[in-house]
Amino acid sequence: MGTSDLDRQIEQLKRCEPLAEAEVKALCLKAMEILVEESNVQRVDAPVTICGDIHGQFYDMKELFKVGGDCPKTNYLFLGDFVDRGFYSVETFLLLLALKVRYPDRITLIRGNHESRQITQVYGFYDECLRKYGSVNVWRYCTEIFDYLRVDIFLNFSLSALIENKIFSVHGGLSPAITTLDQIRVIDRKQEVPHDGAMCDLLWSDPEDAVDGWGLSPRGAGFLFGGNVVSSFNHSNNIDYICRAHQLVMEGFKWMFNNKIVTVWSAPNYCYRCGNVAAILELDENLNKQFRVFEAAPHESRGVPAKRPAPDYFL
Ligand SMILES: [Mn+2]
Repeated sequence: MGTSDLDRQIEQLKRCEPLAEAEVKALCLKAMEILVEESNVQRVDAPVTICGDIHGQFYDMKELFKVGGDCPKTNYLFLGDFVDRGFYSVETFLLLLALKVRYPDRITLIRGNHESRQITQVYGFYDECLRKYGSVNVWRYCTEIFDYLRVDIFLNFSLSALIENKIFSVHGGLSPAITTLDQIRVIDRKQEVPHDGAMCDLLWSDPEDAVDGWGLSPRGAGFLFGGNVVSSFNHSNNIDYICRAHQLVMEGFKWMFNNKIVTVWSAPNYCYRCGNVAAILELDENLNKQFRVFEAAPHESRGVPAKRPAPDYFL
């Protein structure tokens, strides 16, 4: 697959037109070669712009790129949850994957709890693949070791990133099983997200003001963790703060625990009904912070009437 093919596919995906199944397979194979080489704590250089959950809200992600600049002019780190909930998981995910293959050093994608075989069967990506392709092959390329080609994109995503050794980035949060970054580095990540343990917690946990130490999570996976846990983790690992996603924040971003952890949420008007704004966090080469807040794309730019459950051009 040459650069010109890729550039054409990126342009097609930017118009929200999915790729043919054979193209998806080739793209996934290429992406795998890149992702498999990445560390569980992937090193990222500044400047970089950090983005939280997208959840298949393709036209809102286009707003994100309008505000943040196009890749590769802007370097990006996406904190997972690319798929499910929104109407365009296929196009959203494939565009990010195509950008990764085209500009591997300019965009980092780490795994969220929705990049999972089980979760995507419940929350939309599986059904969307079936509706748009008439088969679940595309979903299979993402979620399982599929035939002898061993395509399984989700299982190859890194679990976290470390920006300039100072900002630890992860989808969910911390784990009682982890005190050092080296403990993350040795996790065997090439598996479905487990129901408990370190890998599960990184993708599922949430910070919580009312908790001292660790608490049970209402999500049924991961933990709630308090400010003392964050202070101690940041100190032990010599990091300034943690940047994570995973929780809807009405204002787009939220600092907690004396600026030791920040939540960045990048799906405006989440599920097309929550009424929230979204944010991305721009870090310059000196790690100076600038939050950019943005709203959902106007309905008339979405190509489908607001109340339709799904686009009908494939039916
Ligand atoms: Mn999540």
